Amino acid sequence: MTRAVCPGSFDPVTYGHLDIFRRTAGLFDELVVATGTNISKSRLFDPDERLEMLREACAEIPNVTVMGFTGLIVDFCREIDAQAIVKGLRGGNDYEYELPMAQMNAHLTGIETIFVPTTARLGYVSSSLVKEVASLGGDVSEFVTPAVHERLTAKLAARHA
Ligand code: COD
Repeated sequence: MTRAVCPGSFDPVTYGHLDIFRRTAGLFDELVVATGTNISKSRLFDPDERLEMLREACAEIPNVTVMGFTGLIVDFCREIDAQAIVKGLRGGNDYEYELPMAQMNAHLTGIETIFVPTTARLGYVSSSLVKEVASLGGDVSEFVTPAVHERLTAKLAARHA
């Protein structure tokens, strides 16, 4: 049984992430999408909200399981017996950011990281830009599912109330 983990903040999940999940799910028996905390980023949604949005968004991909994790990603991978970490790459900046993490994770436990290139039309989509555009009144409905869009609108409205 082959199992890979796609970790991220997913604050919130976008169609860019979902494209990577769909394409990766076809390569493994099981893909675990795992939401954790990136200590260098501020977040909009709390961990339970991010989990719920991910579960709704991934519901139609049959071999995807959604989980939360705390602590090191390598410890989580060991706990669930995953053989690989999968990361999406949008360009050189992602590569510069992801490469040291992949090397550190390989050093810590030997786990390999597999990089999957973004689909070109989604290469400029990020959770950060989606939040920024939405918070300034722009339309982000092309980049997130309707359920995520609804939550994002409600969250931003509550913040500005
Ligand atoms: N197309 C393709 N890929 C995309 C797109 C897109 N449009 N948008 C995002 N992605 C990719 C990103 O490149 C990334 O690989 C993944 O999707 C997740 O993105 P984010 O932004 O949701 O998640 P990050 O980068 O904030 O997540 C970082 C982690 C939480 C995974 C990381 O900080 C971590 O592993 N933390 C746990 C603690 C740990 O082990 N630290 C030591 C690491 S060496």
